[in-house]
Amino acid sequence: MFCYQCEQTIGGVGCTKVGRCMKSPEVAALQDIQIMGVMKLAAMARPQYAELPTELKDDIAKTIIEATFMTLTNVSFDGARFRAQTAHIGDLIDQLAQRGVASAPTDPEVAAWTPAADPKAARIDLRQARQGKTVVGLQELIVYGMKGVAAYLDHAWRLGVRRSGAEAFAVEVFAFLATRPADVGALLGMALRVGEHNLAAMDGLHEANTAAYGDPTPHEVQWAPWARTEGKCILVSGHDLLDLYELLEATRGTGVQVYTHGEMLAANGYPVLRSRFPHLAGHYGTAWQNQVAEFRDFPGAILMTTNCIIPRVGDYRERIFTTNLVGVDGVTHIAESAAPGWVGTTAAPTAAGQAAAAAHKSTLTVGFGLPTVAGVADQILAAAGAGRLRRIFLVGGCDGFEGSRNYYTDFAARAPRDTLLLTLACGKFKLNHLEHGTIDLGAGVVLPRLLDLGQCNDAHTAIEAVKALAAKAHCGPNELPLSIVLSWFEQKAVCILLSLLHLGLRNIRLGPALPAFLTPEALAVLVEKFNIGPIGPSAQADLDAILGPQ
Ligand code: FS2
Ligand code: SF4
Repeated sequence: MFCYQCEQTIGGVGCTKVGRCMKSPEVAALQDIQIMGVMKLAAMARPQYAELPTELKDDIAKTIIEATFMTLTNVSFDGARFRAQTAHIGDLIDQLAQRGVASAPTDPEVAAWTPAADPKAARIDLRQARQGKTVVGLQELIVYGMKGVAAYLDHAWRLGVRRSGAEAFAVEVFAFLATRPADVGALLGMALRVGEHNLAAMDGLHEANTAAYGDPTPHEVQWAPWARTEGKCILVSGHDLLDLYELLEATRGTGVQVYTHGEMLAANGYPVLRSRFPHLAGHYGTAWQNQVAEFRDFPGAILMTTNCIIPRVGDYRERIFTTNLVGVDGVTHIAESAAPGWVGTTAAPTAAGQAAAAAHKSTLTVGFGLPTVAGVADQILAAAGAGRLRRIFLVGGCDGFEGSRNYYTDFAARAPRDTLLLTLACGKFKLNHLEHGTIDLGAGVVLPRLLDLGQCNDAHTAIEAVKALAAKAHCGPNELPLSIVLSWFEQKAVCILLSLLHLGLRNIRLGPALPAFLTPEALAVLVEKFNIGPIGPSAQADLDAILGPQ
């Protein structure tokens, strides 16, 4: 195997024997086979896509989206489900071949692809540097960005909202990749188009979530309240709000309390979920990378709705369930999250769980949705103009394991009191246990200094807020008193970065390491154009550099 799609890749180079995420060589090969199948399917579909019968067109779009999302880090470790998905890709290719339309040109290796490829024998290595390392790095940038886009399209589609332009682009971009493009300018242009279409995908998800559950509003969430309440409990982790909704419906009136974990924290900001389901009782635990200890100490059943699952489930295999695209060999997968059978595995709080819960402060404030944040744009700009607000930091992001990620805790703790901290994604758990106080913007507007915008899936809110500020200030986003200092871990972070670059944002600081798949040559292209830089070893030094002499 050779996988270097996420930040934790071994040695900062690549996982070759087994994934640091515990992905096996067989599953790694199955994922490579699947992505190559997606390229062949897209190349076959591209010339006739617009004219295809709706049912077939939808099947192709859905299959490309799901097959791509499944290969995102920490979504699926289940070989059987990759085989089934790859077989379906083969079926669709056969249907297109029967229609007799010539496919778009492809690389011979893609053209020779069949779903029967043996992962043990397969020498499918999408990362072999056949055309020069810069080219391969940029090809990978596009593939990984599309994994993130696919995640957003999938979540929105489940709620009945689609973005046909982004779906057609998915066909276009994988057909493009099937040609093994080697022109650096064309690859960079396509990478920025991934960022552009990601904006549409995120917009679709925002529309889907807010139409179903209302615009998030600020709300103080009980953190680990099950230590202080009676009753059985279920924990829901991952990102998919529909899965949570269905579980809340299924447990209504049963006396079971439902708690969010990880990125699902943001669900507590949605007024429809709060008002309709009083048994949405609060949040337990922190970010995905702490799940093994946190799930072990949680007494009830655990539902994993999307990434990021760690397949080290030995201590709670009988209590954890996967749904939708998530999969781990030997873990019960439920086709419908509302299936009642597993609700019986809930349990009352244990002493160990109570001790773990007591380690946290008691509340977290979430729900700073777009209307709330954009609604104070005038006051933010006025405060910045009057010197009451020195800078806005978009800080946090997509978080992993390394101790060096304490940089973000340090950064937030040291940021001066006349700065505002916007955070989102699982990186928020590096900051949200600290007391940040409030900031007085004037005109009677006092905000918490830390505004949690939501999940990685809510990067749309951050982007729209920046656009709203720039529009009101009649300037470009780079002229705002704004600095973006983000951690990255997996492929949603890649597509969000591409969206920020598509919008022309410069001087983004990224860390703790820059992507291994971007060779120095490929990175140089991005540095030259956008002045992307790594975070430094010292948060204080970076703050000093950003804020200038005090
Ligand atoms: Fe965390 Fe990153 Fe789990 Fe999000 S690892 S922010 O894109 O998917 O979360
Ligand atoms: Fe390694 Fe990340 Fe790939 Fe897992 S997803 S095999 S940790 S690079």
